[in-house]
Amino acid sequence: MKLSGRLRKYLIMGSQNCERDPVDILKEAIDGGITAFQYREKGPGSLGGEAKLELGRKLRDLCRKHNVLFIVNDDSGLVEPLEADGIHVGQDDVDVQELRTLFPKKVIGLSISNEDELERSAVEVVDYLGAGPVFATSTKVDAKEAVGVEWITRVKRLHPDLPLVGIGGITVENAVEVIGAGADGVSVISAVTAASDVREAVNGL
Ligand code: TZP
Ligand code: MG
Repeated sequence: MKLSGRLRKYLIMGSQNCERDPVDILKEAIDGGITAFQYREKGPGSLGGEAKLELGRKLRDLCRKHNVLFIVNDDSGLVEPLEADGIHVGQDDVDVQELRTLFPKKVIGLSISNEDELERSAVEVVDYLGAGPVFATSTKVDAKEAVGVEWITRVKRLHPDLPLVGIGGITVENAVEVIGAGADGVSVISAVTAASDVREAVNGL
């Protein structure tokens, strides 16, 4: 399947987002039909060191078994130990050109929140873009201002051939707007991790 298709339902999660076992949540999300997963162990309450690797390996194994793309967040030092399919970075993380040199064949994703960031980023070396926060979110404490679905349409118009996912505040209710605005997929944390029925939530995205 093309990368754009594999990004259609993209769950992002770390143990800090989970009120119960992340392994169970991922199992249910896979069952519900996620196509990609990003291991984002970050912020208050997150794991470090060996515990972070250990959970990462469990989540990766599940993704592998079910042909779900496994991406790590930020930390290029996790790509090899976790044998990740790729890495997603933001504007303040390691430079994407450097990442491309380090990982010629991995999937590289980059977050873009505004026109300025888009202009100064080496989008030609990345495989997909994450645009947002589309809607207001309280999941990421330092999230930038919500940019609306117009930003999705704008990025898609400028880079029609680059797979694009929306991020930030996306729910079962508003995912349709994000796809309608031109995104190839939706990436979500709380819409799935905090859902009372994870399978149903994924199904509704
Ligand atoms: N980057 C921009 S917003 C965000 C990240 C990681 C958090 C998205 O979480 P939620 O719960 O889907 O709004
Ligand atoms: Mg980052």
